[in-house]
Amino acid sequence: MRIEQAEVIVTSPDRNFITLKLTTDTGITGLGDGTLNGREPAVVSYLKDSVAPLLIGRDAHQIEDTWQFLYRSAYWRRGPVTMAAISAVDVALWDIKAKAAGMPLYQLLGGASRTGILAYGHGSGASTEELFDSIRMHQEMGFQAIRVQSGVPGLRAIYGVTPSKTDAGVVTDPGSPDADQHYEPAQRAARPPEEDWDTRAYLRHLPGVFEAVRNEFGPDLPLLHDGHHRMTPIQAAKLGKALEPYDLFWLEDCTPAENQEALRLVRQHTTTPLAIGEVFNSVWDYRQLISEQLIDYVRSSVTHTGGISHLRKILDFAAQYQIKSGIHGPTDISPVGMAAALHLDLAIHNFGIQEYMPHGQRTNSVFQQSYSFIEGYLHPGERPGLGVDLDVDAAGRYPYETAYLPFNRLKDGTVHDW
Ligand code: GCO
Ligand code: MG
Repeated sequence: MRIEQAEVIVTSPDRNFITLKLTTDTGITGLGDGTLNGREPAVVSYLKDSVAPLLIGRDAHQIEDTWQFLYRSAYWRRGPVTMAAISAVDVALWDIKAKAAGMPLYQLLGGASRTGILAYGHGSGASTEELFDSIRMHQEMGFQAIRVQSGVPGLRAIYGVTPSKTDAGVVTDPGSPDADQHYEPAQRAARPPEEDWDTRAYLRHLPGVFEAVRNEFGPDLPLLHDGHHRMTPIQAAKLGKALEPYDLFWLEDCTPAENQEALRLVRQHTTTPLAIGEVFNSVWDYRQLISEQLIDYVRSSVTHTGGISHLRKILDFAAQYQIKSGIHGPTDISPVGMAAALHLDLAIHNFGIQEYMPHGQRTNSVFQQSYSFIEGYLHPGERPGLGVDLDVDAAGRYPYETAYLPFNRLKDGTVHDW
């Protein structure tokens, strides 16, 4: 079975998505997600100019060989652009192989290890009242685990917090039916939006928020929190310790994790479980974190980590150290990337939890999915392959729009991690 065509489809229904569609000489097609939020054109060019021409004529069944060829023959390795492009190819080939086998993809990964995939949703609020409403809304949607992100007094806009309906100057996409339900960090604008940040104010405020949430929602509900790389190691250690009474499922990205050693210090001071890795793109980024058991959950997405083939290797390595999966699943992972994650989640033994932000109606009109979300659990469905189709005509109705993620400045003007 030879690859005959490789098309890169860019569409922007509720946000930008990059999809690779491979067509074989048997007529079987496969889809892969290469979306890199805020830097989409770089992946499009990498795929169109450097990768697609090399795929034509290759045996579609040789997934591992194609992966190694793309990784090693480029000479320049790793990096988010390269690894997102390789991921798109890898996932499209797994989709094709599973369709050729007439099986849902998870069967080729070893079959189901569980009946459903526990998902967590994004609860957030500028105030405690709005946060409680948001948690309740997610519970009504079925979520049985909730990430908690809160406003901080004195700061305008904060990562992970849906802006108050009363906030002025907040650009949301008025066309999106879900605009006020979901936090969407990338903004369609010519320049990255600027946000403000103050770590001391955040550290003072957050433990009280978790205390209030535990008092209101009880001890059972798994609660998560994302620090989005903003703390120094000692600040992260302090936060982890302060949050211990509230029994977090995990504290995510507490430090900028390029510095793997930083987690040693955090670990020495707290038993709050640590999750990291959404900005990583290869097993090398995890080497020390996993072998020294400095983390509890791997946060990589299939989309940014070289696809199913490479993320599987990271997760198998992690399994030897009792470290579990927590695959990245915000809305900037397309339904194709999400479906790939679900097949992997269902098959691996060391599954932890799956992040899930439902896509908007326009996105779902472009990508028809077989996955389901029932009473807090996701399932990839039983259709052969990934179980996702892309309606090319619908995709064409939503052309690419420049969008940027925000960045942070401290009070004195210093740029800070966002
Ligand atoms: C998460 C992430 C996202 C990122 C986003 C950037 O935990 O889901 O932190 O919200 O900010 O993927 O594009
Ligand atoms: Mg995160």
